[in-house]
Parts: sequence; C-alpha cells; structure tokens
Amino acid sequence: KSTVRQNLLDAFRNAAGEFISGEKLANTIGCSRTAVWKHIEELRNEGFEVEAIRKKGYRLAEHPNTLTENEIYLGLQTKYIGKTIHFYESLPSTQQVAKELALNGATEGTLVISDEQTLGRGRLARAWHSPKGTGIWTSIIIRPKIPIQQAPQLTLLTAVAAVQAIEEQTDIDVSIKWPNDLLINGKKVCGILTELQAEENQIQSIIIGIGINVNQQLTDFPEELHSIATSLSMEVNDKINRAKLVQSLCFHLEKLYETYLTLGFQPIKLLWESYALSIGKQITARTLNGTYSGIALGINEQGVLLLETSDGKIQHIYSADIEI
Ligand code: BT5
Repeated sequence: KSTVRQNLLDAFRNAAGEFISGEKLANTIGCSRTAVWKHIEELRNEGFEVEAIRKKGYRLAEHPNTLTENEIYLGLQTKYIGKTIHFYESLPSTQQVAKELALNGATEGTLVISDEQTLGRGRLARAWHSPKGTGIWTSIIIRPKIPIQQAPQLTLLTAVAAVQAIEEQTDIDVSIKWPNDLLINGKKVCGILTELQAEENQIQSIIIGIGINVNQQLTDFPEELHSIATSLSMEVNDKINRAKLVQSLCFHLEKLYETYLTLGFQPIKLLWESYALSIGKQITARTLNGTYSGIALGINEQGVLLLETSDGKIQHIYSADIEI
C-alpha cells in the first residue's frame, strides 16, 4: 500500500468530513498536487465519493458499503492492530496467508482479510463456510511474549473482543460458548481459530482467525447449517457495515490485548465470564480423549475449562466441543 494513499486517507479522516484544499493535502502528504489528484481518482474508482469544489478543495463525502483495504483503514482507531492490511477478493483461507506473512516477519497487528474463502477452516480441519461479500473472514497476527501454555487465553480474549464489537455495532446480545463460539439465541454467529508458531518453546506468532457471519440470509447457508448458524443481518433485519465492524473488532482487540499484556489474564477472565453461557450449567464436553458430562464451573487462570463430574471430580478440559 503506498504511503501517499495512506496519508491521504489519514488527512481525510482528520478533516472529519470538512473540505481540505489541494495545496494543504499536497503539503501534509508531501507530494505534488498532481499526485494528490491521481490518488483521489483512484479512490473514486473504488466507489468513494470525493467532492471537489473550487477554492474549497476536496471532501470525502460517502463511504461505499463494500469491504476494501481503504474502507477499513479509513475509520481505524488503533495503534497497531489492523494498521497493515492485506485484502483479497478471494482466498482459500486467510489463516494460510497470515501464517506465511508471520513467518516472513510481518509486524504485530497485521491483518489479512478476504471477501470470500473457498477453503475456510474451523478446528480439527472442519470446514468454515465463507461465502463472498457477506462476512468477515480475517486473520490477525500477534506476537505476545508469553509462555506457550497461555496461548489459549488469546482465544478467550478474542471472543470477548468480538462480542464487544458486535454489541457495539448492532445492539444484539451475544454470548460465548467455551472456547470459541459466539452465539445469538443459541445459533452460531462467529467462530475463532487460534494457531501458533513456536520455536524452541518460544511463541513466534499467534494467528487469530475470526469468522463473523454478517450479511448472509438463510439461503446463503448450506442446508446443514440452517438450524445451527445465524448472521447479524438475519438478527436485526438490516444490512450491517462490515468495514465498521472490522474497525470495531480491531479497536476492542487492541484494548483488551494491551490490558492483557499489562495486567494479565484476570481482567479478561472476568469479562469472559460475564458473557459466558455455560457457567454453572450441565454440559457435555467431547474431547479427543473421551466425553465428559458435568457442571461447568468456569475457567481457570490458564483459560482451561473446569468441569465437575457427578462423582465430584474436577476435569480440566483443554480442547473440546461442548453441548449445553
Ligand atoms: C470455528 O471452528 O468455529 C473456527 C472458525 C474460524 C473461521 C475463521 S474465518 C478466517 C480464518 N480463516 C479460516 O480458514 N478460518 C478462520 P469449529 O469450532 O471447529 O466450528 C466449525 C463448525 O462450525 C463446522 O463444523 C460447522 O458445523 C459450523 N460452521 C461452519 N461454517 C459456519 C458458519 N459460517 N457459521 C456458523 N457455523 C458454521
């Protein structure tokens, strides 16, 4: 992404809908007025409405409700999460691209996002349905200096961020099903997949994959998901602005991540518990080592689920599918 383009968007953002003269734009950006004009033409071709009035200058009038790199960047209120954006029209999976970028030294906060995934993945190689133009399919790279065992905490942290972003943009009540499902009225609206790269027991990067169903209608889902999945649009009967939701997601993710790095998991745990669905309830956890039923007591400091079975034993559940 050219820095001229980035500076131009920053200048428009700072102008908050007011006119800026071509000369002022050229000066703040540090390029010629011809270059300014060329970039404005590009923005227009992308669907942005840039008003031009003699003696007043330029004003960014309208944002298209499409998901583009510029559209996301323009309203971003973060220091580093989402500041570098790799946008694709279509990808097999954003996880794969983010992993390669991370291995090649991508900075913390780098965001990979695709308008469609043809091979979107859930946990345990399950498929994640990611049709074009409807959802948020994104992977974010972070590089926390924490012991590997604590990595699952980032899944829970991301779930809290996603709840906060969705609630901020839609006023819908969202709850979390441990560890990585966001539900609205019992139906899944968002899934999170965290994967990590480590060397000699040191975390190199964590790739946080987030899928949010935003503007799908029921017919956009395959038959087998009809009874278990929903989208934000289906819940509010309206279209939702995906770029704003990504911005909000980045904002809350960065805020919680900063809190986590300075104060540890405790404050995140409290927030997580306030949104969690299954605490104190009878659940069944299917793990690779067997199936356990009992009362979900909560999560411990590591983010591990504690399950009290009928014989009074407490099982530590590290990874499972939960039935409530
Ligand atoms: C998850 O897995 O919920 C993690 C999903 C992560 C998706 C993101 S999108 C960006 C990034 N790139 C990727 O390739 N992946 C990440 P899991 O808990 O295993 O749930 C998978 C199950 O959810 C499937 O087996 C289906 O039953 C169901 N499912 C699939 N697509 C869905 C959808 N769009 N909405 C709701 N449920 C879905």
